[in-house]
Amino acid sequence: FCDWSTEKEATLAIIKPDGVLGNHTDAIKATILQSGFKISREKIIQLDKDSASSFYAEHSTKRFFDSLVKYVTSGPVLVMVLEKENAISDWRALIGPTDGSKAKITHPNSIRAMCGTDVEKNCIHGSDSPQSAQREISFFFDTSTSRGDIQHDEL
Ligand code: RTP
Ligand code: MG
Repeated sequence: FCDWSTEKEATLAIIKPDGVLGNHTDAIKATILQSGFKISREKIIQLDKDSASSFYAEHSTKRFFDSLVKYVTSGPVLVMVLEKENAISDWRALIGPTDGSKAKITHPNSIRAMCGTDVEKNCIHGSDSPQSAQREISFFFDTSTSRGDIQHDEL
C-alpha cells in the first residue's frame, strides 16, 4: 500500500554568492526548516563559467545572461535538495518574486525580501517545475546513490 498523499517531493535550492557572502546562510536554513522542509543533500561549490552557463542554459539568449553568469560565479554557492510535500511550489512561494527590491514591498516575509537586492542579485534559487527540479538535482548530485544523508562534498 502506498499512501500518495504523504509522498515527498524534492526541489533544488541554491543560496547564491550574495546570500553566502552576506552571511544569510543560517537565517535561510532556519526558515527552510521552520517551513517544514528537510534538507536531504547539500554542498558548497564554486561554479565556473561553463557550469553556470549550462545550468542557466534556458536563459542563454536573454540580455541578462552574461551578467547572470558573472554574478553566480562571483563566489561560492550552497546547493541543497529540499524535501516535503509540494516542495517545488511551496519553495517558490517561500523565496518570493525574482526582483528582491520588489519582494521587500509585495512579499515582506519572503526570503528574497530578507536578502535580495534587485532583479539579478536575489540571493536564492528555486526550481520552477517538476521537470526543472529533476534536471537541476541531477545537475549537482549523483541521484543514483541512496538519499537521506546530508552530503558535504566540496568541489
Ligand atoms: P531562479 O531561476 O534563480 O530561481 O530565479 P527566477 O526563476 O525567479 O528567475 P529567472 O527568470 O529564472 O531568472 C534567473 C535568474 O537570472 C537573474 N535575472 N536577471 N537582469 C534581469 O533582468 C534578470 N532577470 C533575471 C536573476 O538572478 C534570476 O534569479
Ligand atoms: Mg528560474
